[in-house]
Amino acid sequence: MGEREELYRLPREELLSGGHQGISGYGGTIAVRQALKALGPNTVIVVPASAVATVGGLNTSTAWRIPFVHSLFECAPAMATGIRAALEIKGKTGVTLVSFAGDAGSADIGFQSLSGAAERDEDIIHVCYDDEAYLNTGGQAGGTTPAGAQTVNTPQGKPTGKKDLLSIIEAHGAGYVASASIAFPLDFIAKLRKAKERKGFRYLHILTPNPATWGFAADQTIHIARLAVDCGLWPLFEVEDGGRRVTYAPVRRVPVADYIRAQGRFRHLTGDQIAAMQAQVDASAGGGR
Ligand SMILES: Cc1ncc(C[n+]2csc(CCOP(=O)(O)OP(=O)(O)O)c2C)c(N)n1
Repeated sequence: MGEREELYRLPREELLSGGHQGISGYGGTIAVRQALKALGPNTVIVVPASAVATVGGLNTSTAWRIPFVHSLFECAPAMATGIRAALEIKGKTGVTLVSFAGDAGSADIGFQSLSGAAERDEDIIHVCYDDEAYLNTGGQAGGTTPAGAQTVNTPQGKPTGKKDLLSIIEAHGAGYVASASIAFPLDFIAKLRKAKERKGFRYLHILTPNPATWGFAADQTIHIARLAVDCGLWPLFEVEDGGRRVTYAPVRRVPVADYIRAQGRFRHLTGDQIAAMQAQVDASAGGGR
């Protein structure tokens, strides 16, 4: 089936309704919308303190059309695990349990909970949406912020590199692990559908650019997300039962400089620094994550 036909076959129903509070061009909201097309209405979503936790609205209003649970920052996978156990006791089957956390809620403060759930092979899907900063508290750098990126607390650029959470979860022996991009929705949706059909712990990590903290115009989000893949910095792959497979290989890689120069957070980098990044991408057979 062609890409266009596949797009037409996606459910029209929006499980995150219009009127939500996501800011213009925010990749996290786009990832939620795409994910819910794949997961469907029989899903419980657990979101820890994060930008996406605020998107649905405050107090008495909500844009979520599926059960939404707001967990503490550090424990979304543990809470999803508990809800799965409660559903089992009640004899409710066929419900997809998703913990949907930001990069800090996955790689930093949420890591112990995520690692425990992966190691115990809990029957949940964890999606890490990665905007490479602590957005909800103003855009501070965290473990997945890439080297050189300016943030409010790394004004001269982050001195250390991006934590490779995909490989860390892969090393836990999880049955299904995949990278994804909001610029490749069919790839993301196919991976989530595959994950949904499986049992045990499943992990997806999607790159979700954010205009304000990355420094680009709000209508460029998908373009930036695509450049990250096409320059080789964010390869798309999946790991099923230990076997790694590339799911999209750019016909021709674009220069890393195209991606870097399109973002204000890297504006201070020199040509030599960007050339070093290019050399790193070129040297890594898997695409330079
Ligand atoms: C224990 C604890 N520490 C700090 C906070 C404050 N806090 C709320 S959200 C957040 C950052 C979340 O970052 P991330 O998980 O990357 O999601 P994003 O906001 O970027 O979407 C922080 C530090 C908190 N709620 N709880």
